[in-house]
Amino acid sequence: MKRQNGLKWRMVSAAAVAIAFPASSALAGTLVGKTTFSNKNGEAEKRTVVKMEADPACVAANQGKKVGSEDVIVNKSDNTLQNVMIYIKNAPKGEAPKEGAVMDQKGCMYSPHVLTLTVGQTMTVRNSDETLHNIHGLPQQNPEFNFGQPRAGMTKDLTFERPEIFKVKCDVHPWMGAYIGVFEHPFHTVSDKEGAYKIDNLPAGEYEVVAWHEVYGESTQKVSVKDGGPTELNFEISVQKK
Ligand SMILES: [Cu+2]
Repeated sequence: MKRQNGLKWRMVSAAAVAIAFPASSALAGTLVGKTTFSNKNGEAEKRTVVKMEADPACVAANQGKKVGSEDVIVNKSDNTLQNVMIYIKNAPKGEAPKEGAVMDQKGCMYSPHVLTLTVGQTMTVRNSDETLHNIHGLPQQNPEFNFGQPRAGMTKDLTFERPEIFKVKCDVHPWMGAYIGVFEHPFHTVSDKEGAYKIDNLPAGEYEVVAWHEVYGESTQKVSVKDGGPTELNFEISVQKK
């Protein structure tokens, strides 16, 4: 009996591999790229030291280390820009990821500083600090939210039903701010520490892709995404003259 079962399992497994492999690589593409700050039109804002002495618990939470502002983070070596939201404007519909996202309040800063969500996806707001944070969301399309979390370890789950980009702030610590992007589809992300981004499982097609930055505004590019291997689309973000 044991041998038979083993044989049966191997056959099923081989069949599953044969079917699943071409399906996953042929039915969708991947969009990858970098977001770079362009110096053509001006200098990037410099990071500043966040002054959090007003709450000694915040200073203690960072063990006295200096914390840099996160609205503009340009990597010195290659001018790549962090914290840029990248999303498809005319995307096909897709299901919200089953895994939720976390918006942490840690060291009296929001982590992450920029977060993207799909409509209906859970965002867990967590306090990791031994001090009171009061998260205050300023959406226009979704209900406003405003609640305190006085102790470390407290969490609260939120979901959003309408797409928009909005700011959240802390009513206790005026330096704390973050941006949340809510989209009707799962084809969105944020550029990472290397200024790189990746959007997976994107069906082949013609798309408009938007890069959005809280200080430098947005830019849009068209791209033709093919099945299989990655399609590269880079963004040069500059100071927008008003
Ligand atoms: Cu706070």
